[in-house]
Amino acid sequence: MGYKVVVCGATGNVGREMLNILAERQFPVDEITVLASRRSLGTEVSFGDKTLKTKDLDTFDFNGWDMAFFAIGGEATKKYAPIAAKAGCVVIDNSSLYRYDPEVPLVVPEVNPEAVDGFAKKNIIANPNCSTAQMVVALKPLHDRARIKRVVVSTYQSVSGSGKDAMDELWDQTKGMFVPGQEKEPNVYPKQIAFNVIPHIDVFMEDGSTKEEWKMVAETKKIVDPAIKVTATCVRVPVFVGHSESVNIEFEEFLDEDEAREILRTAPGLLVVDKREDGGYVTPVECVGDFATFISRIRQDSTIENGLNLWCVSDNLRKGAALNAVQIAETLVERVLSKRG
Ligand code: 11C
Repeated sequence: MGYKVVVCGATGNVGREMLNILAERQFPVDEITVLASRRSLGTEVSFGDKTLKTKDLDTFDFNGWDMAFFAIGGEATKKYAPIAAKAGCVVIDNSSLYRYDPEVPLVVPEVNPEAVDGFAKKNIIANPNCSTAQMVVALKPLHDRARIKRVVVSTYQSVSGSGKDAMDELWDQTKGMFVPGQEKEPNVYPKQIAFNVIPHIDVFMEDGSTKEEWKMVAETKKIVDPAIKVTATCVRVPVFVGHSESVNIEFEEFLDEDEAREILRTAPGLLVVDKREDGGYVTPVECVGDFATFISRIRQDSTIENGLNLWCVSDNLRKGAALNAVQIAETLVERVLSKRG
């Protein structure tokens, strides 16, 4: 049996990746339609070997459709997600709008698949922020073994997290450094991104942290365990795709680095590449297009009693967005929809 599937925001970075992943994973699709704002109406997108033309989100009737992947940002989601949900179409939303709503499950299928069962309160399931998704896949199996008390994370986030205009800005600024007359002033970012790093992602909060940092704290608590304390510094780096994270973890119990490596090796969604030699670790360019979250540089933190450090890299458009959304749909099918008469 297949499902009637809608992809909203099909022309963006994440929407296109959702279509790729639905095709790659052979998600059981009976019918698929792609929606976009008026601005991108009629744009063609690929789904496997088919080409689909986008239709108007504003006038679309969601009645009779099983699920809709939303990748259209918070403002548009506020308007259209309740319309789809009310029509009986389950919304899998990539924006941050519903993530902290107690009536909406926030799901990373390797970590809390059972949370999907609560989708019916609003007919909406939220997809986490990219920097959270990859980190919690690594934290969960370690937490199950040794109880995590505190996480200190610094991120190195690629520009694709800010959308296509940001990718163009990195490309144009990089070219502009070498071609006289083609210099490009910052536009998407508040400072130059080419050959630079910017310790600022999303808006500033009252306490001096940024919203991206706050999301990592709040989402880790909701997905893994409210008892885990997280402190984050989120940084934009001149990388096109692939977020990296340096993660320091303090546990209740001692966890030896070799045992941690074994736990991570067998945990779902993870690949450990951890050789203590030149190149024996994963960098963002190597993770692009992959489903896995890669873990390297696992080592004891000798400055505290029960601590570990690790390096965590993943394709932010995949595990951080589109792949996780498709995995949520697979979980919904497995746990709920396939059991309906
Ligand atoms: C970034 N993490 O890299 C952001 C993008 O809350 O879904 C995704 C923002 C979100 O800029």
